[in-house]
Amino acid sequence: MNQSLATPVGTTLDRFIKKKQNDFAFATGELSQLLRDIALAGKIIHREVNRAGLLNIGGAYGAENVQGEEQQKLDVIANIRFIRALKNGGEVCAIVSEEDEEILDVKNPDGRYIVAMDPLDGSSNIDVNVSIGTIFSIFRRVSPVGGPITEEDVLQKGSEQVAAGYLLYGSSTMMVYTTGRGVNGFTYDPSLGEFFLSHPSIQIPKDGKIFSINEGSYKSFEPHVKEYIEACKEKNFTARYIGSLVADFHRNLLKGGIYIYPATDKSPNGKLRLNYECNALALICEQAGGKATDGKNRILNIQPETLHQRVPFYVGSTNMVDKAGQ
Ligand code: AHM
Ligand code: MG
Repeated sequence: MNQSLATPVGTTLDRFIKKKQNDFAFATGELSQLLRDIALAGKIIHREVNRAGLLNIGGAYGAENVQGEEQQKLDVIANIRFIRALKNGGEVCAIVSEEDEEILDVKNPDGRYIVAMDPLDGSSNIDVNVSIGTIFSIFRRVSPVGGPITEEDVLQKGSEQVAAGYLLYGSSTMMVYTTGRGVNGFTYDPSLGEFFLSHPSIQIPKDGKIFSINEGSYKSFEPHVKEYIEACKEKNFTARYIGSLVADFHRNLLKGGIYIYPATDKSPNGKLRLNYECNALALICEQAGGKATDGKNRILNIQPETLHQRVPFYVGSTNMVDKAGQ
């Protein structure tokens, strides 16, 4: 094989994080370490996801496998792996996860960061071998270091995120993240166990031709959403809906498009969660030059009231999000 095709190009994620850390005066390296912890957890999930069909971990949680071990669904495994990596890393004092009803106090009162995460989004797609993802938001704690975790620590507006990103377990595994200075994407080379910078300074086109929405609930969409869908069809736009948020978002980020999960009869506040799904993707999208709203308001300005709060989500190319909103 041509050597230039076989050898990954670009800097490694580790080097990139280190280089960027030097851009911040007074940086302590804790955020950098936390990003590395997340990347490590991502590698572990990559391994599990790629073996899912072999390991009989797509099945129901609660059963036992032949070794008598508890058989776990992959989203539960991902949650455990991430929590372990974050705990061991030592930078985090609390975790909010889609998989856990309550705030997880990791008993590290000196940690300065809070992570909100969906460890494995789109997990209904696992059994049919469709792309899935991990979404994460990182906040600095607002309560004094050393003391107990407060509600203010975990219910911060998205605009307070110090970093956010996702891992996409697709045809390749990628990690895309921002620390508020643009968006960069890294592709995982499993043979080397490294992420390499493959998508530097990602910019989403201002306009696009892809719309992503589950039209099965069309009847219960608000009139402005129906009108927008009709307008997309009028213009012969492309309809693409994987049903896996990270994968749908990632495609639209690179190609230009809009993802909408609006209010429906079944989910009057939308389906997606503000704290660990929408905020992270909203920050990434804005940092790439796009937009994210609940149909009216900027996602990043919404004050969360509960951990698992849902919100309608319109995200993608700025002109499309403007047209689709109320
Ligand atoms: P999950 O967090 O339970 O996996 O649900 C979130 C997923 C998103 O990945 C996806 O965009 C959406 O739910 C699909 O929902 P629907 O099947 O209602 O279109
Ligand atoms: Mg989810």
